[in-house]
Amino acid sequence: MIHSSTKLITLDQFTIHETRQFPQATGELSSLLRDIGLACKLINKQVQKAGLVEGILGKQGATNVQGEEQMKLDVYADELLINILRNSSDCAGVASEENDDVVCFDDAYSLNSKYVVLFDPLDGSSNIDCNASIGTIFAIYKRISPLGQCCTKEDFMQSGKNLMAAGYVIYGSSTMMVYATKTSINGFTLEPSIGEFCLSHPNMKCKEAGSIYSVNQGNWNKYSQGVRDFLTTCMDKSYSHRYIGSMVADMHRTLIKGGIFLYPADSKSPNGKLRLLYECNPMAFLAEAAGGMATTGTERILNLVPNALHQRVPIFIGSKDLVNAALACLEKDLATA
Ligand code: P6P
Repeated sequence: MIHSSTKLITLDQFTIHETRQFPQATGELSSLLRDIGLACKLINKQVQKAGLVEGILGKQGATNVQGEEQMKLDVYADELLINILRNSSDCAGVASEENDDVVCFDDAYSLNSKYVVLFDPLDGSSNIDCNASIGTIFAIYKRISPLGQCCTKEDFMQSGKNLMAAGYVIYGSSTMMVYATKTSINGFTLEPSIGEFCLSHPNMKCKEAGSIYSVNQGNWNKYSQGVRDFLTTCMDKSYSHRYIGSMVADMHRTLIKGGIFLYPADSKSPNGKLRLLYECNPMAFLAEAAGGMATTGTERILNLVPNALHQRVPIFIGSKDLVNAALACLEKDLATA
């Protein structure tokens, strides 16, 4: 266990302590997490004063590859993350919700960097103007292409089970980073007086049994019978329905309080809405690290082999008992179809 005279354990102290546990570790992942943390502290600064700064709120007047209206803060967050990671000592390239294709860094140093990073720079950004919590989601892979050359698209198109680390920063009533490696999931709360993320939620666990379900019930008429049967079960059991419409916020509550978050396929969106590589995979990695589950309804999310950079998949994620209950309803519907 890490020891600290100040009781506060910063993200850097924690990641360096983790690195020291593995003699072969080089500290590059710690350095990458520090860079992501820096970018998110700068994003947080803008998000926290969004309503006050002329020109930072509102639409960018452009659309991203998803065809979604880009908010000015989306573009700010995206460009900031790309620039900080370009100057990182450990990132060979990035892929982002806001960019059509991967961005491979071609400077001599980056050609020899070991990791690539995918991110949704500001998930839930449509909630910025109503002050609901939003967040940055990130996923880190070790590149599979040889060092000494530009990273390739294949470095990003890996199955989620290959993730080295993944996490999110939630810009809410407090600003928190939650990240997982293959060995643990921990939460760090930003202490503004020192500008450091400090360990606040060690060894996070997703409750096995949950009683909160999180879904956009407005899509009821477009859902399959199996999804409707599951939601009816939740209502019959008087479970609480909570839906913020920001995946990071809905997932953070699910990790802290238990429950299930679902964005199923529907008659309008046959693959659901959320993106596999930089939303569903990182959240599935976190959920499983916390003892939860994450499935498309037919397959474990982390087993999927991506077929496109911005591929969408259905997702049922959270407490094991609720995800299994949803699967039972889906399977029953398939059996009777
Ligand atoms: P809907 C935000 O736009 C987002 O990508 C996720 O953060 C969120 O979970 C989902 O879309 C909300 O979608 O269709 O319910 O508004």
